[in-house]
Amino acid sequence: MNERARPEAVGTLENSPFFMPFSMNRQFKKAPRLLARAEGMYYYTPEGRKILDGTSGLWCVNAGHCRKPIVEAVQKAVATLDYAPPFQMGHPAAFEFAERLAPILPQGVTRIFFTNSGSESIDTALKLALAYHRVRGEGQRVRLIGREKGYHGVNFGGTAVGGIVGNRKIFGALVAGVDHIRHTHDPAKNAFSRGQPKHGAELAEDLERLCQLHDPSTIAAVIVEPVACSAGVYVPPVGYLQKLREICDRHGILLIFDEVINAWGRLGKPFAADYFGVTPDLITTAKGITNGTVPMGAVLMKEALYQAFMQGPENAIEMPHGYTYSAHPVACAAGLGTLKVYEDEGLLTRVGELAKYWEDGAHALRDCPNVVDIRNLGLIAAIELSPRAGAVGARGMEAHLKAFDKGLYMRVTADTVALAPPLIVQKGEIDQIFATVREVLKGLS
Ligand code: PXG
Ligand code: PLP
Repeated sequence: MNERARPEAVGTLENSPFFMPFSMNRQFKKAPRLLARAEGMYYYTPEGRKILDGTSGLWCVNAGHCRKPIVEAVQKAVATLDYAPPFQMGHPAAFEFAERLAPILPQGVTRIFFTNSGSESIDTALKLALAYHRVRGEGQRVRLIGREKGYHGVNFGGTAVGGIVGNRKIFGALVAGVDHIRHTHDPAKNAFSRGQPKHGAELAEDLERLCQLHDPSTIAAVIVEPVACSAGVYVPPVGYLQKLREICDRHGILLIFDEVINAWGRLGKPFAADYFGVTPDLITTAKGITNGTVPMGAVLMKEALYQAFMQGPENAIEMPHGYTYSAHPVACAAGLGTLKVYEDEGLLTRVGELAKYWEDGAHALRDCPNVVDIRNLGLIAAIELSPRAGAVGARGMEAHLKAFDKGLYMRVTADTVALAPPLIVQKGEIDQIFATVREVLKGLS
């Protein structure tokens, strides 16, 4: 036995061999916050404490927890076909899931490449963009453009186009040929905007600046989150995404929307592309595609992209890319079960009728101490707190811990509280979320 891996303090997690992702390992292991089971809107701790889920797990459990049709579909699938190789072989659920998804995709988006996470979706989409230009004889388009404050997962491509400094700086030079356009956050003009901010559409022109710097013929694709969630919820200014689309069209650049969080009803439409009325060439997604039950992601693309790869000889592999677990049978079953719940309960459009109530609840917190901005769209809200002098993130972390003590789970990024409950949330639970946040904010130093 490996002595070093044995916990020194039996019965605690201190010195546990589990290296936790994106976590303060040492702090957590001294005072763990564990979740033992979940149902509907709630988590339950091992001691049986009930915790209202204010951020849908990590923005993924859109239909609520442990929904029966999903659980049963997964149980049946895993007992029937545990695994099937996805290369040069297939299984019915993969084709059925793609067939069932196709009708709800944005107009003109027709083909689906399955992955196992958001991060894999981003790296897949970036590779598809480069390969698309190459097979069409535009192999000089090698540059990839992201945006400041963007989060595109943690693989190499996604880290490179990502724009959160803390997620990039310790990983070296990442991928060559990447540049970033400016973020759209302008609190001086837009603080406390309800929904889309009015000012800042012209920030899309920053893409034109990069086109002139690098020459547009060298740029393969631009990737943005329509609403940037991870970095602290930044809602696109009115007209901004339309302008980005225009500039991409002018220069033959592919536009990728990263909808890992934005899709699956979060904004009151199946996709953010539907909500904003802007159709990108590729969409990356994950999370809500299986309600978080089984890892899965997907890259959705316009017909022209798929067709560009279907021009060579039929005895050639059109896309030398894929994962051992692409279109995993258990994930496809989870996806089919999820889609059934979304459709039976109208969840992909339910937020339309809740959004105003949600917005009013969020903005009512404006009078709480330390609140410097509130941002919202669909069933997403961010409450930004001023940082403590010399201790960015400390106030936010304290809010997270206090909320958990009071029975609310909510994500915090630095000093910004991010709320995005499951789409089955009732008005009473919305009241409960904001009442708890109010109590927490009042009790913070
Ligand atoms: N793109 C976007 C826009 C995301 O939000 C990813 C890619 C990566 O997906 P995977 O499945 O590889 O994690 C995400 C994931 C947070 C938080 O608290 C958000 C994510 C992940 C972890 C934490 O904001 N989003
Ligand atoms: N590394 C090795 C040695 C492998 O054999 C494979 C897959 O066969 C991978 C990495 C990629 O793993 P995955 O397909 O699960 O992403």
